[in-house]
Amino acid sequence: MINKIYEKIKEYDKIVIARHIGADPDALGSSIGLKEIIENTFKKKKVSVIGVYSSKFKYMGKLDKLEEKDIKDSLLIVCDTPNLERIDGVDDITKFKEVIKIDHHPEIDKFGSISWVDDNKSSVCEMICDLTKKTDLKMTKSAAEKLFLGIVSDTGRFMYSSTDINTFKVVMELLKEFDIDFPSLYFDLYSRDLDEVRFEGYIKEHITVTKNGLAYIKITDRILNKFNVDSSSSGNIVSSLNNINEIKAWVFFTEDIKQGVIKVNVRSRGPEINKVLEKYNGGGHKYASGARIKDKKNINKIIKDLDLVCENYKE
Ligand SMILES: [Mn+2]
Repeated sequence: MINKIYEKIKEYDKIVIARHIGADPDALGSSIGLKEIIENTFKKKKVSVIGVYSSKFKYMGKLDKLEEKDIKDSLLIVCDTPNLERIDGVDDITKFKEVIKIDHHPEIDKFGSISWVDDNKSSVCEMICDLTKKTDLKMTKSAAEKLFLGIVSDTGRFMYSSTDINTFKVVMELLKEFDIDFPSLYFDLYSRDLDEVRFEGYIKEHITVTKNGLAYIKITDRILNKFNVDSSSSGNIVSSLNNINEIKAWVFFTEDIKQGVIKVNVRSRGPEINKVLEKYNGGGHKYASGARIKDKKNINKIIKDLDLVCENYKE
């Protein structure tokens, strides 16, 4: 599989790399890191990495503007995205000559002439490290830093169960080969505004917990404005409710007026919650999923469904 991917990268002069909407450090690190690795290995290829830019992640590097001429006869590599609907910046994958999928989410849509999907992997960044290590692709320091951040972020600093010996091994090798200044990278990854910290305080104070161990909160646009944060802040905070005795799974419903949707962020420390979100056109990992819903009536349905999953869960 890995060699087939390498051969395709070698074959194409034009390569486009995409990842999921609502980018996170794994999505950005894997796509931008892979671009830098390919360019470092094959000096003449035109590699574009696409998707919506977010200033929050400016330290992860630049994105490219995609022009029609870059698409024609090109290879599309989709990182960290289980379904077609969630690919950022690509509405029709058939415009590309060939497609490769590299992902660690449980598979939703099968696509790509080559599909390397392994939901036991901690992160796609770890997979890109494996791909580079086992082929003639050449790592750069800048790519190593981005891949390191993606791994750290998707594993919750090596805390989640998807972390295994290979995860530590690839990180050890990145640190060994490149002199990575990780305290300063951690500052990029974890620094935040006081407004967001105060907003986190609000959430922790106001979240409702059911007797089955589901915690939920509805965050309106009015509340976001009060704390001077935007709807993406919820996604930054959601992991911080881990390791609370009374809470097995938790969900934030955040109004996003600009996009006309309600963002649903769900986490769990035991019950498998991704199937519930798939019912509402979302999805993700067993213990970390999300969705974007338009109909407010679905809020209470999702709460009910998740509460049932918690009720049926045996610790
Ligand atoms: Mn990921």
